[in-house]
Amino acid sequence: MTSQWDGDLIEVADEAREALSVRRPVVALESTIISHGLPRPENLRVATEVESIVRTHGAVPATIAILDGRIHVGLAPEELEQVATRDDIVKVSLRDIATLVARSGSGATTVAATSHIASLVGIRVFATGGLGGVHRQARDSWDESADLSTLAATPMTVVCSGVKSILDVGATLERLETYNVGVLGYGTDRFPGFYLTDSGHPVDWSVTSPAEVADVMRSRSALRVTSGLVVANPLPDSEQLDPDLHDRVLEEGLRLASSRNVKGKDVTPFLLDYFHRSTHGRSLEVNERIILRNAELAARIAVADVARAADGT
Ligand code: PSU
Ligand code: MN
Repeated sequence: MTSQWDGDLIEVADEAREALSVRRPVVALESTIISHGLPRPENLRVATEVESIVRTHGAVPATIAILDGRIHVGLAPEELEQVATRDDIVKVSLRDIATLVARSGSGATTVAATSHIASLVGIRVFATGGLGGVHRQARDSWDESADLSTLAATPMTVVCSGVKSILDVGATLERLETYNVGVLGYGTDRFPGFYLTDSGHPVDWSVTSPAEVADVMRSRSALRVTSGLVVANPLPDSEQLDPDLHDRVLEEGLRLASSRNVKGKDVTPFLLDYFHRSTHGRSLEVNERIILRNAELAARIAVADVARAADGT
C-alpha cells in the first residue's frame, strides 16, 4: 500500500501495516476508554483482553494513541501499559491531535480522533463501548461530542452499544440522522442503552450477521457515502445492569455533576467514575462485557468485509 500519511507523524505497527498492505482484517481500538473511561488497574487488563479477543476472531487489533508526539496505530504491550498508567495522558479529540503532536505530548484518542486516524491509514472497522453524543441540557450548554460531527465526515464502521444514558439519547439519534451517519441495530430494532439492553428508542434498520454489515459497507463505498456507519450491539437482557439501580445512580450522578459545576470534556469521565463507584463495580463489569462483545463483533465484521472484497461481489 502506498502511504498517504506522514510517516514521521504516524507510526503504524508492523503487524497492522502488513495486514493492511495485503488486505487482511484490522480493527481499530480507541484509547480514551483506557485512560479516562475505566479505572486502574482494570483498564490495562481490559485493553489487553480486547486486543486478544480481536485476534481470536481473526483480525489484527490496532489500538490508537499518541505517545511523546508520535501517533501510534497499534501499540506494543509496554506502550499499552503507558496509556493505562501514565498521569500525563490527556484526552484527545480530533481538534487536539495536531497541537499535541506539535508539542510532543501524549494523549489517548476519543472516538472522533481514533476514527480520523484509523480512516487515514485505511482501517474500515472500529470497536468501542459507547459513542459520545448530545449531553442533557445541551440546549443551554451546547455540549455535543465531536464524535458525531467527525462521523459525519469519516467513512468508519463503529461497533458500539449505543451511547451512555448520561447523554440525551433521543437528541443524539436525531443528530446522527442530520449528519447522515447510518445506524444498524445488530440483532435488534431497538437502539441499545449501553448499560441497558434497550434505550427506549427504535432504530430503522436491523441486521443479523457480519456479512450483512459488510454488504452495507460495500454499498456505501460504491456510492461514495463518506459518512460513518454505527453498528449498535446491545447486551442480552440477562447481562444488563439492573434498570432500577441504573436509574437511581444516574439521577444522583447528574445532580452531583451539576452541583460541582463539572463541564466540557470532564463530564463523561466524571459520570463514568461515579457510576463505577456507586454500583460497587457492577457497572464496571457490564462495561467490560460490552467492550469485549463489541470487539468480537467488530473483528467478525472486518473479516466479512475483507471476504466480500476478495469475492468482488
Ligand atoms: N463513552 C463511554 N466511555 C468512554 C467515552 C464515551 O462509555 O470512555 C469516551 C470515548 O472516547 C468518546 C469520548 O469518544 O468519551 C467522548 O467524549 P466527549 O463527550 O468529551 O466528546
Ligand atoms: Mn463535550
